[in-house]
Amino acid sequence: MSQKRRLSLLGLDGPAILKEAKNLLARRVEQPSRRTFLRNSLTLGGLAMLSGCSLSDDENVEKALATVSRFNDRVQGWIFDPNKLAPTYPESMITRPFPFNAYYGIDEVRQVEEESFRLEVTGMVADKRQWRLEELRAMAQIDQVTRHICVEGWSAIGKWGGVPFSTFLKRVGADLTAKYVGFKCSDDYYTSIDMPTALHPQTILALTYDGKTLPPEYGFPMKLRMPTKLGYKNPKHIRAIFVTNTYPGGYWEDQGYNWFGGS
Ligand SMILES: Nc1nc2c(c(=O)[nH]1)N[C@H]1C(S)=C(S)[C@@H](COP(=O)(O)O)O[C@H]1N2
Ligand SMILES: [Mo]
Repeated sequence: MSQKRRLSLLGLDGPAILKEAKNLLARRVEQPSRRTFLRNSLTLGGLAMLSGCSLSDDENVEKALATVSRFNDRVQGWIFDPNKLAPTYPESMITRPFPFNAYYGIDEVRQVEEESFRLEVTGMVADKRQWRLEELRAMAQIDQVTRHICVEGWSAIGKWGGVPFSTFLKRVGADLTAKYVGFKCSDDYYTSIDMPTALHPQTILALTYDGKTLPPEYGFPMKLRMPTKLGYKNPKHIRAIFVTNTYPGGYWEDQGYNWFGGS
């Protein structure tokens, strides 16, 4: 059964709730028209009941939406199947050119220098040693052709290669019972994921794109590639990885995007 179907059996249309939440945030400065609010998902009364918030003003509505979104995180976490694989595609289906996206334009892409680069690894890990890129390249690599889905309304098929992230986490002695893995990037981006997704066999610490060193626009020196999650959960230009039980949030997640962000 698909996640969408399971959510709808629970009486929740997750994507519609999030879309409305996004619209609501975007409209906040204007006078929001609440008539269309949650038309496709929940009534205001239903939202109030679910969240236990009284929906008297925008602030409370947003609080309620955040509560429902966190509830969705839990539901998505419960139904996430760690053994279920995302589809893979033949190389002939790779989208060329592959789209670039970031919270800034392509002319502002961060240029990270390889020689001085060190990956930081902190938090609930036994080995907090920093990593050079060549040390990561020396580990066994895999690659896969998968579909990247962006909530802005596009998707594209690409080929990423690198170290299976579960291998990396075990290698640094990460506490695999911890709740979250967080990422800090060389731009101001940051995000975090649940441990089951971090350990998923298709989650890779990607060092290459289409068989070549990951180019700056796609996140040099490394990105976390997860075909089981939406585009904004896949951090580019990773400079630090930390394992924690404290909810770290994320760049878009802190602005109302759903944290689990499964695709
Ligand atoms: N560091 C960083 N990572 C990021 C972003 C960003 O702005 N900065 N944008 C995210 C979003 S919303 C998308 S859709 C993908 C785009 O990846 P691409 O440029 O390889 O298509 O990167 C994600 N990771
Ligand atoms: Mo995105």
